[in-house]
Amino acid sequence: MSSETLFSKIIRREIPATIVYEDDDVLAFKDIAPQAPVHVLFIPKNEIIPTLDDLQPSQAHLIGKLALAAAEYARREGFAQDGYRIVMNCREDAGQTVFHIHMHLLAGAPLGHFGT
Ligand code: DGP
Repeated sequence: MSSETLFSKIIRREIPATIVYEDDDVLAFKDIAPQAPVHVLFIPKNEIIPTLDDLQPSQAHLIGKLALAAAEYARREGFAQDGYRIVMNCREDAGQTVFHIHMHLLAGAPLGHFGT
């Protein structure tokens, strides 16, 4: 399943974003409405998957690539030892607003626990 999203425009540099990491498969950029001192979104560049629930077994490696890119970024930026949080929101009850699968990286301060 593939459809145009706001993040597709960021991938194509049609709308501005602060890009902090890129490789062949992954693009990462600062969230426009940060929820922590560090808030970066990691997205697959070459496939649009609307939600985690749409992920196919053949695409499972993409989630690993997002996670590895986030971990590499955390080490590079020097906060890996202090810690960080990875979040993926799936659909409305989780607050998903952009239907192009993405991994949030939150860091830079002690993070509260969360839930309802
Ligand atoms: P989610 O709620 O999981 O779908 O997260 C989507 C995130 O995308 C949300 O934290 C805000 C961010 N976002 C929305 N529009 C833009 C944009 O135009 N630029 C950037 N950098 N981030 C955006």
